[in-house]
Amino acid sequence: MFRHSLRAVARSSGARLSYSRPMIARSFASASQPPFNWEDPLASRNLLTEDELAIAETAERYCQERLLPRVLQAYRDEHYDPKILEEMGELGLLGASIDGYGCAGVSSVAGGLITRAVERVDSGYRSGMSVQSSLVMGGIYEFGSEEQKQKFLPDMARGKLLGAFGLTEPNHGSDPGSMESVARPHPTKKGYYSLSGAKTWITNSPIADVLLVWAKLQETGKIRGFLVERKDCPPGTLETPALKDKNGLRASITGMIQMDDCPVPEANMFPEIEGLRGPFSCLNNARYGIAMGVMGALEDCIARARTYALERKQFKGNPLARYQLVQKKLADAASDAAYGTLAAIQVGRLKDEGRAAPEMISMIKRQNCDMALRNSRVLQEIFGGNAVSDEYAIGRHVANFFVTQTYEGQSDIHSLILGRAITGIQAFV
Ligand code: TGC
Ligand code: FAD
Repeated sequence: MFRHSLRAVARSSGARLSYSRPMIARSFASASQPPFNWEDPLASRNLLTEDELAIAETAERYCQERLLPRVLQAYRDEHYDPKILEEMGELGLLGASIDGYGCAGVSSVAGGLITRAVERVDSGYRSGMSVQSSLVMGGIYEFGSEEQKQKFLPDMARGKLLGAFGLTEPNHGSDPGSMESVARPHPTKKGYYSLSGAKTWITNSPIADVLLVWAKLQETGKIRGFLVERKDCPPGTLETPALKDKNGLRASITGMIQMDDCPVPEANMFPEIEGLRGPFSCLNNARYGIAMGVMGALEDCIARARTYALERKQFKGNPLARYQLVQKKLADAASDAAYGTLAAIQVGRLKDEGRAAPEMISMIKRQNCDMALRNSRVLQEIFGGNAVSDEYAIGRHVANFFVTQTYEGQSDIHSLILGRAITGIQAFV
């Protein structure tokens, strides 16, 4: 049904979005040569199915028409409007690659095209969606009991129930295996666990209704996943204070999860999965979404820098775009965006065939986030002093890219994951 509604919205929308209008440069080769499209230099669209193109168009239209007009003020005010998730839910964009439970059941590539559309506007908006879709809904879908799936997924797909994913702790970020959060049998409530500990830098935590918290079961010392429902937590057992005054990702909301003997029914624990394979499996999906997502934000930087370079004139009335150093910056960024997009599509296809090794996802997460950060910083130079004004958006993307390079496994941690796979030698400790 949602799959159909994604298509229906796409078809009823009429004209193409301005972002995707092909801007074809005059070819300097013979007239028989295919033209070059700077917005899709390696023709990645050719690799997409009709359904995927329609889904991408639906998502791009929503993001450009509904999210883009809000982002500047939201970023200034460090404000996240939870209604955004409801709007996304109405379009079937949440948990889109999940089959059933009110979800659209689209391909991994289509899911990536949705994150790319959202992140083209702002990484913070993609973050709120990734946590809801990949980390929490994805976790429940993969590891939850049938009762847990029925209870949470349909409302989460509609954006009526909001989720957060608590893995990182104040003393354990890159090394979550050392976490201190603990679940003990509840001393007075039969059939309940008692959770204690703290999680930090948690996207959506202040607004979440259900928090997927990873904690060590005291009896076994093994990490387990718990679905903590805010409405059922007695006062003083669960606090989720916001972490304010961020200098990146300001259009998203981030906070802590503080648990003090918080009672959670045994029925809310994931039944079988134990150890880090649980949270890392959820992260495979989210890291894939980021790899495709940051390409959208980098493409936005390229489009804005190109427009600026064509309009801004210096030295005898020449547009900045006339100068070789400026052209090189655009060429570097467009090349990295095109390569990154192709790599993400390839890994998405392998993922759907069950042939994507987690290290492939580490590779595209690391490479695409690093390239987005590096290129956006260079493109920022094209704007000169105007880059300092938030109206030009480029500074916002640069600040966001620092975060995308850091969360879901900092870039150097992914280097170590790849280094381990290449050499067979573990270099974390
Ligand atoms: P290690 O020995 O490597 O693995 C432990 C167990 O986990 C399994 N595993 C995976 N399973 C599925 N997918 C993956 N990608 C997996 N990676 C590992 C592994 O097979 C093993 O299973 P088992 O059954 O044998 O126990 O564990 P380690 O402790 O040595 O970990 C090493 C390291 C550094 C790779 C890992 O700790 C790591 O990836 N650290 C990065 C931490 C991280 O990514 N945190 C993310 C927090 S969530 C977040 O940032 C959300 S932001 C969202 C937003 O706002 O968009
Ligand atoms: P540390 O682990 O202290 O690392 C600091 C630096 O040291 C990094 O550069 C790292 O690469 C390097 N380093 C660490 N160990 C090694 C080593 N062995 N060898 C070489 N270098 C090393 N987490 C969640 O669980 N859920 C969320 O929803 C979530 N959302 C977030 C939102 C935002 C805005 C931010 C900023 C973070 C979020 N995080 C979330 C946390 C994020 O995943 C962590 O910040 C990240 O995993 C890094 O952990 P850390 O900050 O503790 O850094």
